Amino acid sequence: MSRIQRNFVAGAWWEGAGVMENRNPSDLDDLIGLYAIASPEDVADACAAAAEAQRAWAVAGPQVRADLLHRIARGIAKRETEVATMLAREEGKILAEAIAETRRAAQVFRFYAGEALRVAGDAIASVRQGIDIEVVREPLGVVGLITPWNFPIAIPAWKVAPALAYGNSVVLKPAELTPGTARLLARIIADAGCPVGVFNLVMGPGTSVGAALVDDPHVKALSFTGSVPTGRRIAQSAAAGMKRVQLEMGGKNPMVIMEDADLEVAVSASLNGSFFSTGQRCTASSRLIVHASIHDAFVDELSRQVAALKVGHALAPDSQIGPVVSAEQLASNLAYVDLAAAEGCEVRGGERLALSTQGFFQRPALFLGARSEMRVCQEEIFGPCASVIKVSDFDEALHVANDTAFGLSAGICTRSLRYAREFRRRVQSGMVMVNVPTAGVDYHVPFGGSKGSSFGPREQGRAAAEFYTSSKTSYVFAG
Ligand code: UN1
Repeated sequence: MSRIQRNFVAGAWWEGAGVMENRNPSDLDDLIGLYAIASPEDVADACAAAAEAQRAWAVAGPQVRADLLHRIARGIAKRETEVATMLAREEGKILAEAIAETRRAAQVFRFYAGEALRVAGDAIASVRQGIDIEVVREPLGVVGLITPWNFPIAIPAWKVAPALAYGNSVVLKPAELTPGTARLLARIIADAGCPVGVFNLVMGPGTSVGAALVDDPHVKALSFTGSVPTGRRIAQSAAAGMKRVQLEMGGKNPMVIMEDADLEVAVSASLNGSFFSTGQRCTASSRLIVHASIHDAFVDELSRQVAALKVGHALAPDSQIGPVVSAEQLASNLAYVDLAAAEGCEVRGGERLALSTQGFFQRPALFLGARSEMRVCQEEIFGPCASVIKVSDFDEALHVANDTAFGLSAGICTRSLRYAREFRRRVQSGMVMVNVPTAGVDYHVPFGGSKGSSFGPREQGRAAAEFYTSSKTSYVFAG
């Protein structure tokens, strides 16, 4: 326990300038470990090492890059139980979800191992006689990756894998609350034989470590997933340094339940979308927009199933909902529960639970009788809380769905092709779900939102090449 888990810089494990505790939100008596906080000099050294290493990595060739990514995928798969247990222990996701997330991370590395072999360009005829044009993709250089606590292995994977596949080197700054999973990933990447300096891990607070990474002159691009205020600050600093930036921020995702929905499908999609992973997903359904004619039947059945959810220790096999991640997040969630009542909602659930271990347990909450203009329907809560807004027809449902500053994921439950088609065309979001939860996405297709949710090119799938490469156009005259 006394061993301090270290940062990974220039191919070696570094002590750092301070230490932070990592505690289990299911059981505060469980000290997971002590993690080294990188100093600003460590960050500078990591970025310099990454810049140096990137020159060789850029020309290493697709087979070398594909092979490394495959070895990382195999490393994750081999250590699946260890990674998933760490994830559940430090983040509070139940073990089944943690295992699924760990598998997804391995799949992401496998997908980009394939993509490394398919980096393609264009050959285009010139408008001038005798000239050939070729457009190729080139790596950017050093990319800084700043990842959140809520998907501590999947999000690092879907940023690190394309960064490496396309020939960049990486400095990863994981969330302060979940350094353990990221440190295991660093260990796996090191064991996979990643060339020195191509991947670096710097742990610690955003205010010091994150800021040093964002401002480092070696860093050519920044990919961030997290809160809107932090995203805005990063965008401003990135603009000052002329860096490319990709931001994935909040959501206030609507799930529309139309009168012709299959009730079972609608309840199950809402239960999953709103409450699984303790509602701590930027794709969570936090606004259930329900047609008046199905409203009461839907609310009765959903309330019954929400009340039956087993909240408990993330590692207990019968738990369905783990704890909230931290004391601050729990306090914020509870304040929103009070606010919902103050704004006039009928609140079902939402109270703090005292269980046999000391943890941040909260009963999932439904805010009934909500109206779109309420703060609980406008602000991202990021906890197990969903508002239910009653509407009288499709147009009103669509209007309410779009009545938000965010636009990440939007869902509709219906058996009507017409509703589904209209919704897909007119909803303002980067992802649309028909009869499936707003959260829980595939790993090989674009991910991202519109409006205040996202900024910059899409993540994941082949779309990631837009962010992680730059194009070069050559004109050749053979003479
Ligand atoms: C998912 O819903 O499967 O932070 C992924 C988040 C998102 C990822 C959601 N960036 O919740």
